[in-house]
Amino acid sequence: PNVDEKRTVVKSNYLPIREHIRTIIEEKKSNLCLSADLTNLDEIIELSKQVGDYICLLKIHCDILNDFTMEKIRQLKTISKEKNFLLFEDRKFADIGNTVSLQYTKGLSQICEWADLVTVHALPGDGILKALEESSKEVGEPRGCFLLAQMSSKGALTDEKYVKATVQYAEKYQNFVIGFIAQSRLSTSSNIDYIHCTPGVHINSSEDKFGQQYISPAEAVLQRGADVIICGRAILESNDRVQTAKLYQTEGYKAYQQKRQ
Ligand code: UP6
Repeated sequence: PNVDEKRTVVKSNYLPIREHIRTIIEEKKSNLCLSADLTNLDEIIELSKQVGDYICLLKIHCDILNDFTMEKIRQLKTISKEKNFLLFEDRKFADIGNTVSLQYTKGLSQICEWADLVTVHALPGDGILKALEESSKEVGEPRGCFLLAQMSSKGALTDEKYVKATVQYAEKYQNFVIGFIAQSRLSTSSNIDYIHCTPGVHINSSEDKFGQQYISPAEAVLQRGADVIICGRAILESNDRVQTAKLYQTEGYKAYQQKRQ
């Protein structure tokens, strides 16, 4: 194809990722994103086999892994395809465009090669989105990002003005920005169904010692307007990770259905 045709093909690839997540949520009856904040990739791989059926997204922080290799991450990617969840690297990019594009595609982890989704801060301005979107076109698969609009932690500087500007960047890069990390439903000027993901979800705890603030799955979805709930230690530190994942799946999806009725 000529260059323009190629561009159109690649561009249209981005739109389905938003719909893809909605489809996974409906098909698997799960709007649960497991935040697998473990330092061992082998352990994450094993866990993903056990809970893969109950989640729509698996989120990791690849820079905390002691045993990261591309071979292992490809293994995780294969499981994500078999079990039908998307792989989500919570990189929280926050630098100038040139640097983030290097962080996204190079180094030991080559994030762009395997991460369906990444997180991005709007703080540096929209050059960060231009750079990441451009880099993402080098791979043959759909890629997208969530913009961090509001954080769950106490004292976060993400005030109303910041959120508004973040939403405007999302609208400008609406093919690449598939949604937000947020604590409330954001009002947008388009009718795009942005996926809202809410971290800081725990049934038995209201905070941790470093300012993390928790709400329940029902509160996240019904009161804050989340589509996807992000749960880490609620599941990881429980006595039975599989049963607890199932519990958060059930609680999250019940609320999701209620909200969309
Ligand atoms: N996360 C938040 N709050 C945000 C954005 N991201 O907690 O505003 C991420 C953390 C962690 C996960 O980096 O990976 O979500 C929450 O983990 P937890 O459920 O164990 O608190």
